[in-house]
Amino acid sequence: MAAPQKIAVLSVYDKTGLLDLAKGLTAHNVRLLASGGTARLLRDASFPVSDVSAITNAPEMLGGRVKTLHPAVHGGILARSIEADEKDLAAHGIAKIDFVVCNLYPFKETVAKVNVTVDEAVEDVDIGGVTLLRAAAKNHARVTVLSDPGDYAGFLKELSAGSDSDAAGAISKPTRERYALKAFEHTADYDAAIATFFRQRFASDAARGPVQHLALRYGTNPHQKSAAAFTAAPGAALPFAVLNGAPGYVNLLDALNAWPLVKELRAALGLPAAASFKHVSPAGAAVGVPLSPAERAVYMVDDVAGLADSGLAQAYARARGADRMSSFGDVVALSDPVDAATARLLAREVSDGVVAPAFAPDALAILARKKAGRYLVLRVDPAFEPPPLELRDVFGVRLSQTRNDARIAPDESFGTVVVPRAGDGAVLPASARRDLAVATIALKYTQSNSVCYALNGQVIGLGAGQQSRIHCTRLAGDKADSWWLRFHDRCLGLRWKKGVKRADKSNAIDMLCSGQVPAEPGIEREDFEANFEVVPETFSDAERKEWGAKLGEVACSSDAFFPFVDNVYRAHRSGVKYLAAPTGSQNDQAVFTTAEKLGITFVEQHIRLFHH
Ligand code: 93A
Repeated sequence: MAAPQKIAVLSVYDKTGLLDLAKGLTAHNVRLLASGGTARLLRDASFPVSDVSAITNAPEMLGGRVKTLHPAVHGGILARSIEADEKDLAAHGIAKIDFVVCNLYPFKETVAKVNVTVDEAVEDVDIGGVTLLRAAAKNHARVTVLSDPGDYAGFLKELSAGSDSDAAGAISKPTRERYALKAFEHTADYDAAIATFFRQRFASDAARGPVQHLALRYGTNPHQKSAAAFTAAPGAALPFAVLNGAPGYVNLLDALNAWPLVKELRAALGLPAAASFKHVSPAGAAVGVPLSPAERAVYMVDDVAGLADSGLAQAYARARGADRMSSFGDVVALSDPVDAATARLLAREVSDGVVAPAFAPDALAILARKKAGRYLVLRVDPAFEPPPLELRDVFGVRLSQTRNDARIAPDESFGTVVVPRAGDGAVLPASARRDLAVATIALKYTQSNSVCYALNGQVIGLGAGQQSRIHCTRLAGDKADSWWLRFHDRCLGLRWKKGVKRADKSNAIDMLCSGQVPAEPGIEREDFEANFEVVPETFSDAERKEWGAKLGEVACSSDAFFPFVDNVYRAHRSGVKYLAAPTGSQNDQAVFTTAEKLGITFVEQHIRLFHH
């Protein structure tokens, strides 16, 4: 008995290449069935084609909303070559369909139009086409599905070669599988576009319920026009609410890194925590260790009412005070409900925004007045746990990984003391474990490579985003040195001219402490001197050395191993007494020995913490 004539169902919005395909199919004696517009085009080109209604005995209806949705079509596609299915087909007079050619209504193009309405978008939500594609892809064991006109030529070539002995016909199994995958991807992409559109329309307004989509003014740069934040999990609300202002893309990158940092610091150390972020790395991070009078002066918080009673305000004073240059225009994360003292502190700094689990009404009122009412205030859901898998696109390639859920804890993460060797009394004091935890948790949210110095429960120097580890160690060490010099009597006693702004004071102090004041007269030096009632002497090398020698007990952590001993020497010059890093370098032994010689306690911190 001759094999039954093969059948193709064609229903395409994009009719590119359709006639060539029809020519090839007809040449192979394939019967063509097509939906309205597709059939018309084929008929006009004189191809033998039947309307789908020839097998459904039902006309297209509802203005085209129902064209191919019928058991005669889907039974014909989904039937397997098994007895039970054959029986069902025979009972209902349905013929098997071998090829499905379909592409979908142009939903993406429609919703890209300016001022598109929901009604217009709804009309381009394809139902029957998606069903054709999914059914055919599901039954790829027997059926070939073409969803991309770019595949027609290859398909016809294979059809002509007809070499496959597979019972499914001339198209080989690998080809059918590849086409099936493409069809699944086509419908997945299509559904994602539909969900994105309706998320914008139905779930971007707090008045309508949980917000799942937030339009952003632009992306990383103003010319990156189309920018938005939306939730990764279906139906989930964004884990934060915008209480004031409008976040930008970089603001959110900062806030979504800074928040978990303070949450983890809080959990690890049991103290209120703060982080001051810029360009997706911390400029400072700290827990609420009470401030000494000198610290209050250096951090410019002497006159803030209620500071001494607020652990959170003290944490922020430390986070903000560590590197006032880098913190200029920061996004701040606070671990605890924000009180008025902390809000007062935030209000007088140049800052872009804050994220915290709650705000006292008087604190929110203070913050809402900042930046002429544009200060960004985000209330984060403290219970929110992100999904374990992270996705991101880079240059059109999707990367996925499990989230870095490594837990850093002062009592667990720093137990492996390498030098001095056990028995030499090598026990880390609680303050060292606290400071190593602060440094290490900060690194977990710092662009790599990174090295962090910490003291008194706060970051005092952080080197981020350097390709060479020694450059991190130097950068962080130089910052720690500058930080320490700010406690020198000369800096504490600076006599400012009236009216010099806080930011200008910070710049001048930074020039003085980092040795940037030009030795020769000139306009740069004049600008520097214009800040002062009494111009301070610059620091000589001998003075720096003498003062530097008074800095000790510093903890230092690295996000990966130290490849050379130069890092240990450099850390030692900035008062480092405790050094934590993963091991695994060829030079591990030399690193340990050098640390031991310099009186540094080296702790193996077992988890590499790159962050990008
Ligand atoms: O409105 S639909 O979802 N209802 C259907 O039953 C149906 N079947 C196929 N749209 C349907 N299609 C789509 O029609 C196809 O996905 C294709 O994009 C388009 C082809 O229509 P025509 O052949 O009339 O040009």
